[in-house]
Parts: sequence; C-alpha cells; structure tokens
Amino acid sequence: MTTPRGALIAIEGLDRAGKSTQCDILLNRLRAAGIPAKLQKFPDRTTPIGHMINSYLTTTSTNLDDQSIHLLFSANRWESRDSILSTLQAGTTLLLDRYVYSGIVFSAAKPAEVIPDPKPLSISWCKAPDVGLPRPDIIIFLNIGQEEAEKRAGFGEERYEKREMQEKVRGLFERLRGEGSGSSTDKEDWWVVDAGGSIEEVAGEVWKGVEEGLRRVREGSGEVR
Ligand code: T5A
Ligand code: NA
Repeated sequence: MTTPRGALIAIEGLDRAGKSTQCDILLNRLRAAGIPAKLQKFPDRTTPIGHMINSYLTTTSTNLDDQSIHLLFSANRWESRDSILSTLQAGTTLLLDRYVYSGIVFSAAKPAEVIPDPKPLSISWCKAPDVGLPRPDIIIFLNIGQEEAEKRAGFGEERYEKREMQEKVRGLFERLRGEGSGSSTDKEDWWVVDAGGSIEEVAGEVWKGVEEGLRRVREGSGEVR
C-alpha cells in the first residue's frame, strides 16, 4: 500500500499576527494527533538568497529595487519546491509560516516613499513568479487589527512594519482572499481566524480550521493522510 501524502498548510497574516507562535503550537498538536508534521518558514533566511533578503529587511543600507527583492522572495520559495514535494510525498504534513500570498501582497503594497521611482508593482506582475509552486490544501489567515499588532513585541523593527504599509497589506490580503493567487485554476479557500485573542484562543480556532480543512481534502481526493 502506498503512503497517503501529507497535507500542505499555509499560515498567513499581517506582521505580528502570531503566525510563528501558532505554527509551533500547531506542529505539536498535529504530532500529538499522530500526524507526522514539519515546519518551513518563508522567507527562509538560512540560504544564500535568504541572507540577501534578511539584510534587505533588517538594514537600510541594503538597497534593492522592488522587482529584484520580489524575485528573491519568490526564488527563496522555488529553492524549497523539491523538498516541499518530497516531504508531502513521504506522508509528512508540512506547515508553511507565510507563503506566496505574503509574497504577492507585501510587494504590491509598497508605498511610494519606500521606492525612489514610485511605480507600484501590479498584483498580476507580483503573482507571476510564484505560478507553479505547490498549492496549499489549507490556508489559515490570522487577522489582527493594526492597534493590536503594534502592541506586540518587536513591531516596527523591520522594513515593512509601518502603519501605512500594513493597512495596504490588509486591503490586498482581502482582495487576494476574494480572487485567489492565480497559481491554480480553482480559487483557494481561506480559514480566517481572529488573531486578537489570547494565544490559546487563537490556537483553538486555528485547530478548528485545520480539522475542517483536512476533512474537506479527505472527502475531495481521499488521498491525504
Ligand atoms: N515578506 C515575506 C515579503 O515581503 N515577501 C515574501 O515573499 C515573504 C515570505 C518578514 C517580512 O517579509 C515580508 C513580510 C514581513 O514584513 P517574517 O520573517 O515572517 O517576514 O516576519 P517575522 O518578523 O518573523 O514575523 P511577524 O512579524 O509576521 O510575526 P508573527 O510570526 O506573525 O508573530 P509571532 O508569533 O512572532 O508573535 C509576535 C509577538 O507577539 C506575541 C509573541 O509572543 C511575540 O512576542 N504574540 C501574542 N501576544 C498576545 N496575544 C497573542 N495571541 C499573541 N500571539 C503572539
Ligand atoms: Na514570524
């Protein structure tokens, strides 16, 4: 008998919504439920491309034009494509801490003052380089108000963590939830969670979304673990 494949679960949301916190909890919860699971974070700052991205995000001295940094974020996902597919194939569920959706909205949201030559990147241009990457089975979106996000530790330390940019990101995520990423012919289903509650409350809602998503996938194709 062949091993059923693992599920691909993307956790998305605004900066400081609690994605990494929730990914760790979910990873343990899946394992406790007997589902082999792994975690992959994007950007993956450990690779040579990831080092460039990290330096762009954390220093103002690294200047890259908007198109170049957008393509680096995408390339940073493409360099993981084979390992994503082989992980799923081996029957392991894979959690992604951010994925193509962050890639699209953050680049398209850049306000004029971040770029010297203010030509915002179009959503369709931003979607193109990620077309062909594995499509998540489940997308969990952590929704948080700007005021709450700003109260959380570390907000404002990196390049995009500014109120105006974050408001733009919020609007573009809403648009993307409506129209899909374009990397597949079907529109993706998003499970939206209010991330303003306590860590435990949010974890409970995330788990509901994952259980619901796994049920839907199993009923649809029956192939997922
Ligand atoms: N980006 C990313 C692009 O532009 N293009 C791309 O293709 C991709 C993939 C860095 C930036 O890169 C951009 C988006 C970002 O601007 P990152 O490395 O994911 O992306 O950023 P991080 O700084 O790691 O993550 P975030 O700022 O988004 O934070 P998280 O993961 O949402 O939040 P987390 O879990 O680290 O929690 C933040 C703080 O809040 C507390 C935590 O303890 C922590 O102190 N917290 C809570 N406090 C109260 N109540 C709760 N429910 C809480 N949950 C967490
Ligand atoms: Na994070």
